[in-house]
Amino acid sequence: MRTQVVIIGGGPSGLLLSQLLYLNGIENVVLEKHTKKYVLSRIRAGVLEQGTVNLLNKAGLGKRIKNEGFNHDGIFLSVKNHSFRIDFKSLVNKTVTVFGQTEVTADLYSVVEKDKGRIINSAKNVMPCDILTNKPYVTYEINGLDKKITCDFIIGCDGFHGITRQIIPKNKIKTFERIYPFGWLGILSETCPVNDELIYANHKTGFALASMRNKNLSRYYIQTSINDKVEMWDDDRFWFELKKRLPKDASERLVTGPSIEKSLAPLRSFVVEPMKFGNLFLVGDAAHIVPPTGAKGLNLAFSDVNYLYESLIGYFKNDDKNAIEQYSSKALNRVWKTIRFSWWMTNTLHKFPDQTEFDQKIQEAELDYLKNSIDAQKSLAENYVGLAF
Ligand code: FAS
Ligand code: PHB
Repeated sequence: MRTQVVIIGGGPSGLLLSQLLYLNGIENVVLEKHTKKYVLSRIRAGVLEQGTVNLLNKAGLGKRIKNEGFNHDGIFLSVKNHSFRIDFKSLVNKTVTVFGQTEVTADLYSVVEKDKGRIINSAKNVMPCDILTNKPYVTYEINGLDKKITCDFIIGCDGFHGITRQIIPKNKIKTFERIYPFGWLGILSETCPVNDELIYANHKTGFALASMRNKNLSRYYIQTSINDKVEMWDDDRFWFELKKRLPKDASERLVTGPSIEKSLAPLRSFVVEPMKFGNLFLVGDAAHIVPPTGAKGLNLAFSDVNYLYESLIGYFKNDDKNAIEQYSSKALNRVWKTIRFSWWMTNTLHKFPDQTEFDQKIQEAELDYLKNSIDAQKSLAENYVGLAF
């Protein structure tokens, strides 16, 4: 089989890139190792930047986000159980949209699957080959049969644990990493959200976040020890800790209920440079990871998709053979600014195990400065709503 672009990974970045290329007449195939059901079972991001919404509109996915997404004009930050608001609308005249990643991925599947055969689920042992030649190809196995697809380019949209970054020789890439000494325990509960907008709470016992999916589905997170396991946290313990950390007024009105999903995620910052090696391109979590504190992971994956889609249009449609050489530096420029912001939010809001009282006072001073400085709030707002693509 032959196509122009093979995309490895049928998560949000792979599916969005596939649809954008397809709509511009660029042939492509997506190879996803799991079933569609498995991919859609993962509960992840919840906040979309305006740039992300615009790109999804371009891919023909704006309707449900417009009808079912929630426009948020701001967020609340909380320190010592008292909160203050960062008003994005008045500060930078932009907003964010609360709409779950699972729903985005489901919508992407619905459009990609209309073009029969473009996505191949349950593709096993996917292997990019000859990426340094002008005839790269990908092998994989489906229903026990060995398959091969020749192409012009291979795109690694296969996430942090995927195959594509791993096949690049270690001496040809540089990785940068910071692993945070704590995790996030997240739950979904069929309860009304404690607040209309998100609350990020710094507390001396640890971070907490109040988010939501809709008016009857709340999403909450608390910082836990890096050694904790989900089974160590029954619902009562989770709600007790969340109430302790949220601002007083929110704790008093918190509606609790049984968790319908509970998961623990480690936190890291990670970047690989460059994001192109021969005719292999890395996109999204295959190239970088941010702690979810800044609500950036999914949005950053989509900004990579934007840069790569523009580069491939340049190459295939405008005969600009150099366009693809600019992808890595363009994407990394925005990646590092987003890595910085997510690192800063994480450092400001979490309690580090080796943190001293001095460190806690510095965090409280940082948040007090934010509370009283419009310029500091503008900087946070500009980053949170998403830097320009
Ligand atoms: P993904 O990891 O989503 O998709 C990669 C796909 O490739 C998967 O479907 C995988 O099955 C497939 N794949 C892997 N190896 C393969 C192979 N060898 N062959 C074929 N297919 C292969 N971001 C936020 O903005 N906010 C959050 O709150 C948030 N919470 C998160 C919680 C968790 C537990 C995790 C893991 C991530 C979270 N993220 C969050 C980040 C997350 O949303 C990612 O940024 C986003 O899924 C990135 O999308 P992709 O790059 O498409 O990678
Ligand atoms: C979520 O709703 O899952 C969410 C929101 C904001 C974050 C992280 C997660 O920063």
